[in-house]
Amino acid sequence: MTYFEKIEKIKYEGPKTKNPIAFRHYNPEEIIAGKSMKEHLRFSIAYWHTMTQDGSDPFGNPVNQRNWFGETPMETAKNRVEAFFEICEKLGAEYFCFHDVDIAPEGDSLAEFFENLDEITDLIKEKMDQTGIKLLWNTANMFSNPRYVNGAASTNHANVYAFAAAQVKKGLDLSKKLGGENYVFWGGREGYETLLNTDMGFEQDNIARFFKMAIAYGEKIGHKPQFLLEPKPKEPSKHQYDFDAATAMAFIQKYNLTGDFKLNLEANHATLAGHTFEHEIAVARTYGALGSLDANQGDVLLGWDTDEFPTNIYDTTLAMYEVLDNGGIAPGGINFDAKVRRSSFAMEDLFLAHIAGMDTFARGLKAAAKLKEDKFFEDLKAERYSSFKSGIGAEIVAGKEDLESLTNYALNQSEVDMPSSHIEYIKSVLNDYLI
Ligand code: XLS
Ligand code: NI
Ligand code: NI
Repeated sequence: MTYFEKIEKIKYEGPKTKNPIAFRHYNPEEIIAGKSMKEHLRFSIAYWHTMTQDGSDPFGNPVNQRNWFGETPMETAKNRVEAFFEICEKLGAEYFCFHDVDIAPEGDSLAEFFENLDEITDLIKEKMDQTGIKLLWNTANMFSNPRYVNGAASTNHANVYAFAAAQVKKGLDLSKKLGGENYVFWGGREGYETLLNTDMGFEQDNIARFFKMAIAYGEKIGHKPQFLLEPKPKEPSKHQYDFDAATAMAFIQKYNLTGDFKLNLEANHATLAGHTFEHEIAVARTYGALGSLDANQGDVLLGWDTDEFPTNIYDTTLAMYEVLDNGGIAPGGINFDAKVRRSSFAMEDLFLAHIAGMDTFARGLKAAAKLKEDKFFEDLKAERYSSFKSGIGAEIVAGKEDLESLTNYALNQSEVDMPSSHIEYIKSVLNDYLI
């Protein structure tokens, strides 16, 4: 059975090709800075945006044309597995990600949901064995079901907390069954509406208790994926506890989760928090906590999580520069947490959009590798901080100075001779690397 009859395996045809269903920049086996492009990029396809997103928005009905609907929700779920692996294989994406609710219907009870998950993951496992496609991460959707109206691990109701725990236990069982390399927590409703009825400290303590239970359960079943926390400042909650990378790191450190948790950074979440994607990646990298990336982009004119496919080479270059500085992203990857625009409703748009995203990251990788090879930023930074390499600067770094000794030093100096940063020049040279 094939769902995309007219589409063959996507090939690299180079920048001059006129074939829209071909890579123009992503050449999986091409070696860049000592590794193949596919090893650098570790592309992953998101089950939710690809298989279950229907193109509806708060003002409009579903528009996406999809050919995998069956007679029952379970039949549809099974068809989706077939279609999904066809997409991953044809795109040459070696990883995928899912929420529990993306792959199987919830049915009428938690027990029925779990049975459905077992049946569908049997099928997914078969497909994984056949194709060699691997699970980058899975997660539990603890935000759609009405019970999570006030959060999951940060809920005010202990029974809801228990349901959330059951979903995560199941999620870890499935992660073990499918050999998941990471496990994600994105706290969509782990936040609050108003402090008037919220005990923030208590809710955060409960989230930490929840994470410790997940770590303990992983140890118990002998399966330890890299746990990842995915920051986002708002949406759906007004205030989300994992606002950005720095806030998430403060939480991780406060509750002694440093050895078990890293971060999954998403481009559109960064911009919603008032940061650039590369800022968030740099924060994580600086803390030794860069886990994985959710690739997408926002719209500067819209203040919500539009989850567009990444097409901005400037952003992907600076993101990939950080990844190279980190020595790579594994066991994380680059997961397209991105959806086709509402007007891109055709089946083939799923391919066109992923090709656009993969090509954009490929270009970013190539430009970033060249920047590194030429030591462009490196030399710039070395020069900029050169006063700390010798004399008083070197003494400061070595911890040999104090406020008194520095006061004596400063009193004997005439004014500081600060060189200009020439920012515009730097940006114009960066442009030469991009195009
Ligand atoms: C939503 C998040 C979500 C996570 C996984 O904004 O990006 O898709 O990646 O729950
Ligand atoms: Ni995400
Ligand atoms: Ni998002």
